[in-house]
Amino acid sequence: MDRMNFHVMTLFPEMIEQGLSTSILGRAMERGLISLNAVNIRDYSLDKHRRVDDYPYGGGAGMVMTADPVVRCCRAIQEKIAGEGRKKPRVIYLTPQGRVFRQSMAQELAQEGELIFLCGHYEGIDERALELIVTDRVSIGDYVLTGGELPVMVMIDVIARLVPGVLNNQESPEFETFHDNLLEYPQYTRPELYEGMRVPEVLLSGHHARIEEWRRRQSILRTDAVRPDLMEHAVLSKKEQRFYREMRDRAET
Ligand code: 6GU
Repeated sequence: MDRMNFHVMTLFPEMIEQGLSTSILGRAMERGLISLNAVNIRDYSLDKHRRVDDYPYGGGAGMVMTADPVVRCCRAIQEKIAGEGRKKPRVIYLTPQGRVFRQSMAQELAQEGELIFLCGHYEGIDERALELIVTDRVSIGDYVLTGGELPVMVMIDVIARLVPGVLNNQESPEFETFHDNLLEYPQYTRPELYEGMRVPEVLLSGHHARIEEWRRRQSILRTDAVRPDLMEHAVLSKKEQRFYREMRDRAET
């Protein structure tokens, strides 16, 4: 069985469940290709008021999530996995202090059969809990969110669509943005003429090779315009390299 199992430790499990249960991922869950287990960290608090946070040692603004509920929650998930005879999964902590998530990291993580995610809130989690259980720290970009819930939904969406069978074959992940490190070409559908704007003639030609060449060139032009950082790693044919060089030379003069 090669179903991919996602476990999420969070204070807001219903947010994760609702966010990921519609559309393509919802269908993938119904078909048994992926599973989602959102676990409430609060259920593992031994405090009589079910508290999961406290004041930071050393002072400062806000509250810190206490170590014990997080560690006990993680161990409960790990024990369940071990009991079912599966290997110990990576534990990913969502934090702006982590390595930045990219498509290449998603491809690597999609090879795992199972992943555990940990969402923090408030000013973070007691570092000792992180030292005990976390194997990877991941950020989704250079901005600050209120918690790890939106980032974990982003990560699961990106990883799940790489699991075989989740997308149908028409929407294979090989033919899209970041394939060869290029952005996608522009798309058009009917009508042929909209508010005076025509669909590019080549797309109506039925000439497959010319359409393919036009699309690749559009991808190169777009990537160079908005994400020149990606161009360094772009995978281009000899002919495309020549096109790109000539385009840059024209731009310089
Ligand atoms: Cl993973 N968490 C939070 N709170 N903010 C972020 C982030 C993660 N990635 C970017 N900003």
